[in-house]
Parts: sequence; structure tokens; C-alpha cells
Amino acid sequence: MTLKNRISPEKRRKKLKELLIRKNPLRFLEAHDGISAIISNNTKITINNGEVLEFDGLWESSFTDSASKGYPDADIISFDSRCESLKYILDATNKPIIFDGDTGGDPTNFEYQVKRLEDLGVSMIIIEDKVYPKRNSLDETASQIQEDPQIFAIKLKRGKEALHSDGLMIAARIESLITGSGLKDALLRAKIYLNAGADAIMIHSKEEDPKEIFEFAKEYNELSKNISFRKPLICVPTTYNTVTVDEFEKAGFNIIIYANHLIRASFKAMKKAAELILRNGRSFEVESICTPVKKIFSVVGFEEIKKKDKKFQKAQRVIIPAAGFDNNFDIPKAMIKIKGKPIIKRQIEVLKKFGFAKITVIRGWKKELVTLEGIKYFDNDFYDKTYIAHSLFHAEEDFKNGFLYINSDILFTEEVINKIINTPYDIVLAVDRTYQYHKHEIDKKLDMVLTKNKPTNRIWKLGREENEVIRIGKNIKIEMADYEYIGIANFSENGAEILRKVYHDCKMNWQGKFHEADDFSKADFMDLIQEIINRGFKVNIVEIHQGWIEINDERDVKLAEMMI
Ligand code: SPV
Ligand code: MG
Repeated sequence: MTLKNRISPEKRRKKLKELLIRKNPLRFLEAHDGISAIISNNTKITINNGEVLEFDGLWESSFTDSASKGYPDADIISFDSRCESLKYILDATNKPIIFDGDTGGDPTNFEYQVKRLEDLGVSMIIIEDKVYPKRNSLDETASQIQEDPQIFAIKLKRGKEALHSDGLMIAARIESLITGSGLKDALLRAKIYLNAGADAIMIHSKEEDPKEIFEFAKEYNELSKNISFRKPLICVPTTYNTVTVDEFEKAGFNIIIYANHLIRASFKAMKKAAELILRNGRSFEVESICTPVKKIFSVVGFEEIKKKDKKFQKAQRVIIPAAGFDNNFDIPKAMIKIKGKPIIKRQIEVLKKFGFAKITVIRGWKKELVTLEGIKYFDNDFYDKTYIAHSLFHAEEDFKNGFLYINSDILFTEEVINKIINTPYDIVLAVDRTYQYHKHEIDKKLDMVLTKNKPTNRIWKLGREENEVIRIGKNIKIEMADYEYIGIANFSENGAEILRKVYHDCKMNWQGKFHEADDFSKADFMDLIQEIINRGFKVNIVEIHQGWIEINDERDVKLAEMMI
């Protein structure tokens, strides 16, 4: 379903009355679910004189609604269930709907049905003058019991009185030709029903020969003259299917309902497909009679969703510096496979769930190995002389909406990203305290963080309080540290601007050792963060508890593979 065909119930309800004034005859096609309603609604053809033909509205049939649910048409499917199908049909079209109301139940039932259909925006309900529970009219041997016409007339009146507006039309369906009561009875009933306030008359027949239908139409025209008003006349040419629209028009019919053809056509096609798959032991042979998956996606509105997804994608980029040389691996860390999938691919999969579609990667060492599609690349060809802070600035043009910074050697869960992107801070680092519990020997210097407020040991308080970094670096002793920085940081637009200003100022003016680096050219990301703090800007933390792993060596690869 797309949102294109939205229309208010009030507007839709009136459409049939408006159409009946403008056009004759009207053609209605059956729909029994959303997709058949899409076909009924969308089908258009151009004929020789250039005229475009389409159906004027949709018929919500009791036969095809029941059959689509695998049930017989015998008043078994509840009114609620019929309305459920109706809702999907209404969603697929802005054309008028005629609802097949069966017998309408007893007069009280009928009043409630009228109310419900009116609220939903249906333009016409047709009830048949048979006794509940009815049997489908097309079956030659089913028992067909017709209602007393005066009792039926009361039901019509009660329905009309229950109306809240003048949009919904109530039509009487005469079954005399189905039950064998004949033409005379049909005409008698027509008069009674019209006098009771019926807004239209439907005459039904199950004969292949249209003779009795045409006879009725002729007499109906006479009757209309005699009573000095004429209400629309409706037919359902399922059996007398050789009669053309023009012929019906000449005879005086105003609405023609093609009542069951979509379900019958689809049944045959479905059966053929099922048999072909069994016969061939594969589905290849069935493709030529199948609609492509993409076509189905497109008619039900998937393309629109994709377009909107694109429009509302996060403007903010993810920047992943992946230029550095590594001692432990012979390929860039971003490309190390964890259970067959490169780290960077795993990172992107998580990020996409949060609407991050713009990913920037800075390559350097063995850049030819980092070639994933859909990524914007910058290359730091001097990766051996200038370190990560400078690598990052190769992507400076992508800072403008703020950015999410992620090291290329970590795996993380959705929870980690969810936490860091939902903080109000300009610059925020994701930190963890689990280094305290690391069982394996830590033989690598970790990225340690000291914070303004000392962390509490109560896990339930995680991430609740605002806390700032006061020192960051590898030279902070583990015993002294409050947290470990995990390699993910978020910069708002303002945060990115602070980072830019500090970097460029240092680049121009800095001399000598730069925090833990020998000089500015060897600056790590953390050295830059320390400089930002020293200049009085706030760098906040968001505390996470596990859900990430840094891949330093083969041992970590194994550990990660165990965790995934
Ligand atoms: C229907 O489509 O459910 C109808 C028309 O009521 S018929 O099946 O011909 O009775
Ligand atoms: Mg029916």
C-alpha cells in the first residue's frame, strides 16, 4: 500500500453519486484483498481512439472475500472479517467502493452495518432479499429462500434511517430470477423496494442467456416512468458474459459489476505455478508466468519507502580512519575477516540500522585492499610519517554535519551506537570499565581515561550521570584510570568545529612534544582530544558495559569469532 491514494471517508463516499451524474454506465471490478484492489484500481488501457479506460470503482464481494480466506460464500465469514478485508481495499484506492452486504442480517444488524460502512467511506451497500443465512446465488442446486418483500422493505427503511449523511447509498438486490419466482415477482419487489427508499436496484441472474435481464431492464424503465423517478439499475454479468458495455448501456443499466474475475484468474495462475514447481523439481520454469519480485515491491509501495529512507538518512557521516600499518596482520585491520566477514562490513551493518548511510574511510597502508563499494574514500599516502589525527583530517570536508568517529579495528553491538548517538554532548567518547575484569593478560597499552567524577561501582547507574574527561592517553596507569576509551567518539556540528579549530591552530603553531606524541605530526586522536580539553572545551563520556571488542591480534580474532 502506498500513501498516494489517501482520501477522507466523506470525500470517497460521495464519489459514486457524483460519478452517476457524469458517466454512464459505470464499471466496477471485484477486489478481495490489498493486491487485487491495487490491480482493480491501477489497471488502465488505451484504446484505438486514444481514450484511456479504467474501472470506476471496486466491488467488495462476499464470494471472493470468503474464497480468498478459503471459505464458502454462505454467511460464514463475519462482518468484522469482511471489514478487515475492506480496510486493505480502501487503502489501495481512492475510487468508490460498493460493498456486498449479503442479506444485511436482521434490521438491527443492518443498522450497525450501515453505520460502520458509512464511517469507513463506502459509497454503496447492496443487500439481497434472501433469508439469512444465504447461499451464493450462482450455484444451481443450492437452496435459495427469498425474504418476504414487505419484511425486506422494512430492513431497507431502517438502514436508510440509520444513515448519518447522504453519501452512502443503500441498494436492493432482487433474487427472484435466482429463486425461480420470475420476472413479475421481481418487478413487484422493485416497486416495493423503491418506495421503501432503495437508492438503486440490482437484478441478479445466473442464466447464460441475458434475455431475462434485458426483459427486466425494459420493464424497469416502464416502472420508473410510472412512479416518476428512476434509480440506477445494476447487473452482475458473470454468466451472461458475452454482453458488452454498450449493450448494457442501451438496455438501461447504470452500473456493471464484474464480480469475481480477479480471484478466478489468480486461482488458475497460482495452481499452474504450483504444478510447474512440482513437475520440474525447481522453480525456474515458473518464472515466465510470475511477476518479478521488484514489480510487486514497486506496486505495494516499497520504492516510496526507499526514497524516503534516503531523504531522511542521517546527514551526519561516519568517519573511520583505517590508514595505519600493523605489525600483527598483513592486511589493514578493517579488512580482517571475522567469521568470513571483514570488520568494516560488520561495522557498517550495525551503523545502517541507525540510518547512517554515509561512510567515509581513510585508507593508507595497503589501500588497494580496502575496496568495499558504497564508501567514500580518502587516502593518506604518508601514513608512515603522519599518524591518525592527520589521517582523520584528510576527511575534513565530511565534518560539516558532525560525525561519528570509529576506529577500524573494533566490533561493537547496536547498544553501543545507540548510547553514543543519543547523548546531548558536543564531543563524547564511549568508555568502558571492563578492562578491570579482563582475564587475559593485557600486554598492550590501553587507551585510558581519567574523569572529573569518579565512577560508581553500581552498574545500574551506568551512563546516567554527566561526566567529563580530564585526561586521556596510553601513559595513564591502569590502576589509576577510571575508564578505557573504546575507539568510538561522536562530534556534533559544534564539536566538529572545535576539533577543526584546535587542529589547525596546532598545525600552524605547535612545536615540540604533543602530549604523548613526539611531535604534532605523530599525534594520535587521543592527543588531539587532550589538547581540546586543555583549551577548556568539554569532552564528555558515555559509559558502556561490554558489547565491543578490539582486534589486536589473532587471539582477539578467535575471541570475536566465539562471541559472534
Ligand atoms: C458476490 O460477488 O459475492 C455476489 C455476486 O454476491 S454472486 O456471486 O454472483 O452472487
Ligand atoms: Mg455475494
